[in-house]
Amino acid sequence: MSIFAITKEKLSDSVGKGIVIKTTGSWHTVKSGKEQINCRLKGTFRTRGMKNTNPIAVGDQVDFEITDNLYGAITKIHDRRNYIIRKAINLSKEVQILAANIDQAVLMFTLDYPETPLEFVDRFLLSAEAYHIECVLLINKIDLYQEHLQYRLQEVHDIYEYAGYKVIDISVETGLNMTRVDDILTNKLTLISGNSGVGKSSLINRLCPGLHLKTNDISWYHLSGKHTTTYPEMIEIKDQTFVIDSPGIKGFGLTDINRNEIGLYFTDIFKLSKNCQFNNCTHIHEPNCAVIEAYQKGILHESRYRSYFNIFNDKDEKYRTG
Ligand SMILES: Nc1nc2c(ncn2[C@@H]2O[C@H](COP(=O)(O)OP(=O)(O)OP(=O)(O)O)[C@@H](O)[C@H]2O)c(=O)[nH]1
Ligand SMILES: [Mg+2]
Ligand SMILES: [Zn+2]
Repeated sequence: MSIFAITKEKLSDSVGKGIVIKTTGSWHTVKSGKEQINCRLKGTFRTRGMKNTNPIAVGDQVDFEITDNLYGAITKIHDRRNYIIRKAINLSKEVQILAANIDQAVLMFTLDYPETPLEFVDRFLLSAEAYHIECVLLINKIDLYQEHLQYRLQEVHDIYEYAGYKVIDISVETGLNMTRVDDILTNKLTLISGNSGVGKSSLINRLCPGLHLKTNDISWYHLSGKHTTTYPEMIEIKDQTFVIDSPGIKGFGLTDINRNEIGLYFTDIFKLSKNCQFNNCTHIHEPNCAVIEAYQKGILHESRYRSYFNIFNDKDEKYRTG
């Protein structure tokens, strides 16, 4: 079914339904049939009572009124089928909805140029699980990895394949595995997420020749991206296939997840926990904990256990009630 199927339902000359394809602060581009209307928000909207930087997300289904010939006002955000949200790690602690009503998320990361910390990957995956969004991992810039990173690459594959995820090595530069990526995206709406500089916009350009999304060299001094993409945007890369290019994210603060739920959303830890002695085992200090045993035997990789441990004990996340 086309995600735009219900969009063209003109209620009157001045009212319409559409889907948000771009958000730039206070302006939102709404696609309604073949038209695109620049809209502002009418009134205030809240997501489950949270203070968020922007209550509207790309992928939202909305109603709007035409306020004059050129602009619209969003009057209603329809219930979301799903969404993925993160908390800014700066002082503001505001939450940001990355995208709504998506079929899946692709997390792109790199082992170097820039290096993505695996705890970032784990936080993203935990959030995606909590919001029931399937996630595929793409490890980009394979063409740049020297021998010492080959071992690391295999290790990272093992970690995430053990946790049940699909992991694909790619090089946007050389075109390695682009067909596999294309297959995964076909007929879906996919959020493409990841740190700045990992190659999200480059990937979309590669998959959709003729598109010229802005890309930028990473800073070779800091070995980090330059935050080139500044607003999330939905793009139709081929018939019925949509992706959301998004700005690089720095940290992934969790929100709205209780402490006792963390173990449910670490897919590998959840599977192992069935053999813990206690039903409510936190896998931190209990005796006969199958998770700690698996970690000690090297079955559960240290980096996954460390992420779990850090998130469980993260003082910045004490807003959780559990
Ligand atoms: N060597 C190599 N460079 C790549 C590859 N993919 C992307 N790049 C380069 O990495 C740099 C960053 O790419 P972008 O596409 O701008 O990264 P981005 O993830 O969109 O970054 P933000 O918009 O800042 O979040 C560019 O100079 C790309 O040419 C790759 O597979 N190999
Ligand atoms: Mg970009
Ligand atoms: Zn346990």
